[in-house]
Formats: sequence, C-alpha cells, structure tokens
Amino acid sequence: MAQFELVETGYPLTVQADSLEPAPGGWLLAGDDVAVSVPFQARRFYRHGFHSWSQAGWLDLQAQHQAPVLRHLWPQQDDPFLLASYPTASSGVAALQAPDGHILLLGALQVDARVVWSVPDLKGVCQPLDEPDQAAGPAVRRWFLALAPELEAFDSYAQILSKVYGSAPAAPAPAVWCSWYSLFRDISEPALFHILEGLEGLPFDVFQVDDGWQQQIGHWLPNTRFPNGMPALTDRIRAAGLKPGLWLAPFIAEPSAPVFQQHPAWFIHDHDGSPQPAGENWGGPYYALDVTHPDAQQWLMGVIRRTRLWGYDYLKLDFLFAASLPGERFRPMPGEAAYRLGMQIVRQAAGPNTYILACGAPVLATLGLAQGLRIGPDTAPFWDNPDRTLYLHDPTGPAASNALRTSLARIWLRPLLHIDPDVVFFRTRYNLLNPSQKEAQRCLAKVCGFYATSDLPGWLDPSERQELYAFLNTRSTCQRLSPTRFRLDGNEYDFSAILPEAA
Ligand code: 9PG
Repeated sequence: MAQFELVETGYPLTVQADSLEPAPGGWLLAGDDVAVSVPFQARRFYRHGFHSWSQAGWLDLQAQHQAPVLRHLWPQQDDPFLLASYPTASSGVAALQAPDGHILLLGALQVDARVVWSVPDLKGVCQPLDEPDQAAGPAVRRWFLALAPELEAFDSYAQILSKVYGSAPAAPAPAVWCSWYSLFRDISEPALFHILEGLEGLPFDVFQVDDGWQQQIGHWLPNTRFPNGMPALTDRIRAAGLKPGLWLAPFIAEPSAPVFQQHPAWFIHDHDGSPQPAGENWGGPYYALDVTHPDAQQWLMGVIRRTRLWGYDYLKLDFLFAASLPGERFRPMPGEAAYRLGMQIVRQAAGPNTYILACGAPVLATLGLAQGLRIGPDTAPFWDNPDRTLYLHDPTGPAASNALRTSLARIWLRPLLHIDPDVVFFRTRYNLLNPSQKEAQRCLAKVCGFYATSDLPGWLDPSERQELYAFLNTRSTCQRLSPTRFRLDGNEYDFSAILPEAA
C-alpha cells in the first residue's frame, strides 16, 4: 500500500492505495482496501443500500446521530453488515458532502465491495478472495474517486462503470401494465382476460402477470386459478398486441415446495449445516437457492426455459438478493459473485432477447445482466407507512414516499440500465394519494423513463383514463437542473417540495 497526496483539488486529499492514476472526472485507485482522508467537516453521507428495496439517499449526519436505531427484520431489507454499521456503511459506493456543496465520492468497479466512513477516512473494502476464481471477479480491485459537484461526480462514476459493465439498452424501456398494485395475489385467468379487454386502446407494450399465478414459491407451475395453463394466457396477451410478462422469484423457495423438500442440499446453509432462512413473506420463511450447486443450476435452467416455452419474453425476477446472502455454498465464493453466476445461468436459459427486470436485486452486481432494475422499495396507494417508519425506523416498507425517496437517490444509474421507480397510480378509487403525491410519481417515472401502472381499467374514470393515455403516449424530454430539480417537457419540477429531506 502506498500513500498519495492530491493537492490540486482545493482540499488536500491523502489516499492510501496500491496505485493511483487520473481518470475522467477523478482518479482510479487499485487495491483490495483503499482509504481517503476526509479533509472537511462532512454535512451529509450518501448511503447506498445493498439491493433494490434497501434505503439509498443522503443522510444528515447530525440528525442521524440523535435518531433512534434502525430496526430491520430480515436481510430482505438490506445487507446485514450494512445494518449492523448503520448509517455509515454503504454498498459499492458512498459519498460525503463538503460545506461548499462538492462531494467526495468513492465507488467500486467490482462487486462484493463496501464503502465505510470511519472517521477520519472514507474506506473501500472488498470481500477477500480465498483463491483466485474467475467467476468471483478480477484479481485487481479498482475504485473510482471524485471530489466534484454531486451530479458531476455520480455521472463520472456511471461513465466508468459503463466501461466495465456496458450501457443501458438503446431502446426505451417498455410501457408495462403489472397486476401487483391492484390485485396483489388475487389474480386468475378470467380476471386477467377481462383486464386485457379493458386495456384495449391504451399504448402499453407489456402485460405482466405478477405474484399469484404459481403453485408455490419455488414450485413454478400454474395453480388452479389458471386452469388452461400459462400458454393460454400468453396467446391471449399476444392476440391483444402485447408482450407477455411474468413474475417469478427463481432464487428462493418456501419450505413446503418440492424443490426444497427433495433437495435441501441445493440451498444456502449456515455453519451447522442447516438451510438458512433468507427472509419471511407469504406467511413463513423462505430459503435461498445455492446457485453454485451444479444440480441446482440445472433445475434453475429448467425453470427459466419453461417460461420461454410458455411464451413469456419479459421476466420480472424478484427476491434476487437471496442468491447473494452470506452462508455455506457448494462452491465457496463471495455473495455477489455467486449472484452474478446465478444471473448468468438465468440469462443463458432466457436467451439474449428476453427482457429481464431485476427486482429485490443487488444493485451494482446486476449491471450487464438485466435490461431493467427496480431502484426502490415497493410503492403503494398511500404516502407513508407509519408502522414501519415510526415504530421500526425502517424506510423500506411499501409506501409511495419510500419508493420515491430511494429511487430519486439512484437516478445516476440511468446510463447503465433501465431504472424502474415502480408503478404510477392514476386511479382515485382505492387510492389515498393526493394530486401532488400522484404528480410526484408521474414526474419520477418520466425522469426515469420507465412507464408502468397497475390500475384496473374499470377503476379509472374517463379523465383518469385520458391522463394514463397521455402519460403512456408521450416520451418526455428531461433535463436535470440540480439533484432534485428537473425540466420535464419544458416545465420545472422540484422533488424537494414533497420530499424535503432529499434537498
Ligand atoms: C410480489 C411483490 C411484487 C413487488 C416486489 C415484491 O418482505 N419484503 O420486504 C418485501 C419487499 C417487497 C415485496 C415483497 C416483500 O414486493 O417488489 O413489486 O412483485 O414482490 O410478491
């Protein structure tokens, strides 16, 4: 490890790394562990949570100091290490804001990396590789460092990441109707056929069937509410001129699923050899597939290939973080490296043209492997989720404000893949959001370039349907004026009006 003094920045920076060289917008460092002295009194810390639903955003350090401890219940909310070191540990990238508004950003160019603020240093730490393993990542670990205005620093980081992982698809993201935020699990073939009829004339690209079609989590065959099977559904969706989309969570299983009952060894274990729960949902715990196990890999291939044979060419793959959790695997490797291996298998089985929307997915580790990524927790037809925010200090529960806040903090990812801030509500029925909250959702969808809703056509009055039509039919022009201010189709919109903490 060597020491470098950077004097031309206005602030004296001392960097510890194996090597350092200038790069567009900053510097490239090499080293498993690197450290940068922070030469100013930091006002705010940019914390980047581990996966789609994990909290991302600027935290006021003074307020955090006095804030109650964050309570997360399961790794399904974030990386357990990050939660244990809350709030000053971050996944892949972190930044500190100086009094003059510039930020000091340190971001990894490989997976399985954390950035921790440990006064007086901002430190980059990589999970050690026991043995050089191609799948587990490059032998030389690299980092990007910038001291610049916020938008410039994140943009330079994104540009360098795109050289490693590739850029977002050239085509715009498809416009999606998704069944989740209206029907939840209560879906059936007749209900979906009826909705398809009602959507006629609205310019959607994808009709996406969400959770509720499968027999069990891990048993990816249609249940009795889909008596004619999954191809009957895709035929009908195609006949309506739409692409069929399907939700599944290929890296998890509930304990009663045949795959878990028959092959417990295909799941990530703890040190005592018992399968390790990855989270709790659907009324009980669920387990994480060990995607390094050759037989589990074959099974996974089969699950994804079958969705292709049924005719689905848009897959919303969910709860993907599970493949990256710490634990015992058939082939030991760091968690995000294992996740990438799992996603490569999925991609191979799905083929290059299937659109993959990664959800509940490790953020940096998804780059290059999916066209789209959910960048925040679930939205909802209500603004706040006080049970979770007030009692558990957990900003990841379903709520429109939570989805907006974290998604807004991840817009910098846009050059790298399609970014999905979750659906927009146009309906007034079954919706507690007021007009300005709905407007904020609409604006963020335009900023992200991702247009989706779950509203049932029968719930929309003629003017709401007209608004939805206009939303889908216009590809907005967007210019970012500041971290929270945008010019959208000629009008200025400032998210800090509705999310003061984002300013
Ligand atoms: C289907 C849903 C929808 C939704 C996904 C995902 O327990 N949790 O922390 C938790 C977080 C998100 C979640 C479910 C549970 O929702 O984001 O769009 O597809 O699954 O079950």
